[in-house]
Amino acid sequence: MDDLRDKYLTRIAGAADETALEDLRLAAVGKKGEVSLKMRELGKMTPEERQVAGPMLNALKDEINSALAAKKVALEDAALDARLADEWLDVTLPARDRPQGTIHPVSQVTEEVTAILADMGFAVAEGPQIEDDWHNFDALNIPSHHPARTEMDTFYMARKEGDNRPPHVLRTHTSPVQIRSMLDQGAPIRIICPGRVYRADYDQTHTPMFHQVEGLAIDKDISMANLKWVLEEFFSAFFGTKVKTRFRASHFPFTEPSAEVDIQCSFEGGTVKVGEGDSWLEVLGSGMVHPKVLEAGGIDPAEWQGFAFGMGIDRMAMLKYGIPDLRAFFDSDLRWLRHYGFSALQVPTLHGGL
Ligand code: 2U9
Repeated sequence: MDDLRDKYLTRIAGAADETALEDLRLAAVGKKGEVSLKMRELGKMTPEERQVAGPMLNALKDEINSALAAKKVALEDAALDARLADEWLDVTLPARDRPQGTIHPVSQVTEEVTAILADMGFAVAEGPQIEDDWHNFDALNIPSHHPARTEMDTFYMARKEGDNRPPHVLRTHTSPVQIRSMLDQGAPIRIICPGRVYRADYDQTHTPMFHQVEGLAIDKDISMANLKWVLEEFFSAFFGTKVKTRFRASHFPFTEPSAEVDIQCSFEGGTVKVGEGDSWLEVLGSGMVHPKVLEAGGIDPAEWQGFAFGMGIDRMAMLKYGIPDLRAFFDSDLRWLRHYGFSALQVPTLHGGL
């Protein structure tokens, strides 16, 4: 019996897993196990022998059963420890980097320009990018023979064969939006129209699609003085420093009188700096809305007058953020976008991006 005890207690202690332990249980105390077979032999013994061997065998069976139960718990604990070590997770680690997009300089500058002019009371108006030639040209005092039609390098939409009506165009400026707003709302009016425009031109300073923002203010006694104040206020807010302006007489079909506007800058060290130095940079066209254009917009020029201006958003973005090549704006090069892009969490304000 001592041999049996030693044999099974040693093997139970050394069992590697629950299967080995179950095999040992069957071999020792199972129906045909060694201890069970010994118990069967009790029947053949004399009562005196049985009195001694019976309790000893019962004690041995209990001892082996307890050793099996204790080893089972120990194996379960070890298995749990191994799982905990294996499935370990550090919840304090920083989250994985997720690829983040950036706000394109054109979007950023559009937001900045809109914020500044909205603060002065201009509402934002939008319209279609495919226009009929009346809204894009005629209403703006650009009749069909006018050189501006060809100068604007217009993209024409195809017409079905046999349809001889003038083709639609990709708008060459955002001015048709102002015409639509005038017809819809009437006077007084104070709006800005940011958006995409199209001209068939491509070099270092021109892309076939670019962005403009145009402004229009119509009321009973508006003059060039109001235009000048609005633009000077705008440039100072946009560039974050007082910017001198220079108005030069010019000519546009849709304004009379017309003025091109330059801003003060320096060209030292190969970079343009706005608001300092004694050079000038042309950034904007403007003037008093032509009476014929007011009429086309359904507004009586004998009663109302107004100013209008237009500038290129892409160009303003290049100037403000020192971006050298316009063409890269539309290349979708991720390195360029990461370098010149803005954080999506940066809320545009009057002084935003400065
Ligand atoms: C209406 C009446 C008048 C908008 C104007 C300009 C002058 C102008 C250019 C600036 C740079 C276009 O992007 S650019 O190439 N724009 O010079 N735009 S006055 O005049 C209007 C518009 C709408 C109803």
